[in-house]
Amino acid sequence: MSVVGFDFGNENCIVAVARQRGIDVVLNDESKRETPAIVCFGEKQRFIGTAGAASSTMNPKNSISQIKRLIGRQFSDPELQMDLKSMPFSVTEGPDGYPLIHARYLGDVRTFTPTQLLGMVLSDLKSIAEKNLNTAVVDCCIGIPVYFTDLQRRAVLDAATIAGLHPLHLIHETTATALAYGIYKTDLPENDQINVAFVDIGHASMQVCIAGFKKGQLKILAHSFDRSLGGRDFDEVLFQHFAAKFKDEYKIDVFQNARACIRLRAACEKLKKVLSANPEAPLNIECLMDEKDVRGFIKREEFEHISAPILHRVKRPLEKALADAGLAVEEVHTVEVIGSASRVPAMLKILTEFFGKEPRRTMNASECVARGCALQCAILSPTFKVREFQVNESFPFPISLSWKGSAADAQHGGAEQQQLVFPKGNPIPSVKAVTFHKTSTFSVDVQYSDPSDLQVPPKISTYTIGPFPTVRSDRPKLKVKVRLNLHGIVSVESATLLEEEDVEVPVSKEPAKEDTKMETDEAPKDTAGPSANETDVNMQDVKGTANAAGVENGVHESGDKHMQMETDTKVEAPKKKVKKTDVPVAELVYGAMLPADVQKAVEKEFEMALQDRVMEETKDKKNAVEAYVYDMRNKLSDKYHDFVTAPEKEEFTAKLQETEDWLYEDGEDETKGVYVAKLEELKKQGDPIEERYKEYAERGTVVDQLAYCI
Ligand code: ATP
Ligand code: MG
Ligand code: K
Repeated sequence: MSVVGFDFGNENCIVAVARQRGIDVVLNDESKRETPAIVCFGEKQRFIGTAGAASSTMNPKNSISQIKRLIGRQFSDPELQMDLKSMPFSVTEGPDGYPLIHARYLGDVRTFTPTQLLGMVLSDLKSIAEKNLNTAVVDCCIGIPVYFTDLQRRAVLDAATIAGLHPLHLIHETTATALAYGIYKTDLPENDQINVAFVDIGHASMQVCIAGFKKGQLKILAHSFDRSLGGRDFDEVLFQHFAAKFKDEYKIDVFQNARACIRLRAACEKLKKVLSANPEAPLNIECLMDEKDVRGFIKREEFEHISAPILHRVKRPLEKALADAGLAVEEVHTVEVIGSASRVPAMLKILTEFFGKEPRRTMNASECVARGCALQCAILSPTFKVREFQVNESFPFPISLSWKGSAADAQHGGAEQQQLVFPKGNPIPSVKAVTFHKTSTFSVDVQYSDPSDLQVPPKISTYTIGPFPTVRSDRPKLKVKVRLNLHGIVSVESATLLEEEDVEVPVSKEPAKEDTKMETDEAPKDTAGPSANETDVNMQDVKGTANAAGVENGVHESGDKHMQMETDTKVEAPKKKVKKTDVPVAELVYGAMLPADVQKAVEKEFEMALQDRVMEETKDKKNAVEAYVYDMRNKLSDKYHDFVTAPEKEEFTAKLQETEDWLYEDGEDETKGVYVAKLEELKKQGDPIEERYKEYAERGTVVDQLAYCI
């Protein structure tokens, strides 16, 4: 079993693996620790990661980046619309309302979904891990931003499936960081709690998390974020600044020229990095546009001045995190900054001012997420023994169930009923049971209770529960289990009809009417309130509430306790027997891929990966022919000189020259098989010469040895 952690960033990805001696960040093919999240489509193959970044300036329209911004978002999403303005590739709205990316690939313009693209990035990361571990990688942990919606989380899982990965745990990036921070700490107090704030400023977003540490455990106290505040925003500010300046000074409008835009943006990013270490920095670009070279210059002060609107927004998530954690600023013991954009000095100034202490950088700012993910994977893996350390995660969004009121409520138009199931800060994972008094098919929606935080449509999914079996008792309960899983994805897991039956007189009552539920709903008084739970022993564990329509809800804290409650129910009412019948549950998740479509995407990815491999092998074979030509030509006039006759050498040299010419002309773009045949053809002539030389050389050593023996 592989133990691997992936941090897929909007800009950079990191792969960490667990080895017996600890967690290592592994190098990619280009010996880099960071791998760009880019897929570049070519005429013959794709280039992903570092290779993709290398091709991207040549081929910007077909180089897809910022995939993390695109995934699991509707095309109409205002943030996505903002992002699209600076993306050099074409994105349109698909028939389902989600974005489709257009790129020229294998001679045609094709469309891809963001999920497919993330699948490509993950499969590149997977192969980096595999090359380092020398084994197949399937099980892994993947870091995700805390603000990822239910749909975005599902999209990451689908992308992982497309890449042939099986995530054991999608873990919040800041929580992974907190884990990497706490697990090696040997001085954590037994009883007191040390509160640490983690602030991650990445490429496109900012996340804050406050965690309380004790010996052997961490508890997430609060998460907060700004989804659109990251390093790229500083680039944009500089870009706008210099674009305006150059329009003035050089009379060029970079907005009219896509390539000039890309080059100026890249230069501004470099400039920003220089300003992190220097009080001022120059900007020079040769031949930016209209054959004009441009020169610019900016001081850090001015950079900070023009960045004020961005810097201004940093405080809000910090305040929110403190408020949600219920902490005064003095109660935050340590502040750790991570994410590469935190290197902007003005950021540190704001953090220092806010917390009243200087933030620390004891974590490796770019690698800690991947390390935390690998650690989490190791904890979950049976093959690794990891120091006992418990992570108590907290879910950032309140989630409700909602359903149409029953017929009893008809005069109010079957009003919408809502029940909060997972409040903000609910532990992850968690299972809760909601009890309904319904006996015919109905549907419930899972939705965000407070969608304003996310700016997405509130509805996540709809579950249709039914058909029901014939109901025999007069007050049946339907227990609906709702799960918030380890990835932070919510689903209705099962529905069970509970009917109390008299043991002595089994089922001899009049047959239940179709609208039993109506009667139940109509008579809420005796089922409402705590009395509704009279058959439950663990009253303290059951938060029984009744809403206006008289629907009773027993909400339970955790899966295990819930299971226990069912057992207890039987113990408490010895005269009654509870008959349980499973009621079918059908799921519809808005915007999610259907399993059949995931399967199709898996096959497509397989085909594209095969094409990439064939092209890589073709390149290798072509290189082998070229290398043979050069090598043999050198040896013919050197090592092999005495082992060829003059006409033989002349003929072979001509043949080599002919091959070299062919490689640059007709043979430039041949199939793998042609290069293999070509090499064999050459070897037919070259091998006998090589043989003769080898025979001589070996004889030579034998002679030497003999001489030595004598
Ligand atoms: P995200 O976490 O938002 O998905 P990511 O993990 O890819 O993105 P990071 O690698 O943490 O992002 O940060 C990338 C950003 O950091 C880029 O905007 C980059 O320009 C910026 N950055 C890198 N080095 C420096 C530096 N020395 N000074 C200022 N900014 C920097
Ligand atoms: Mg990041
Ligand atoms: K383990």
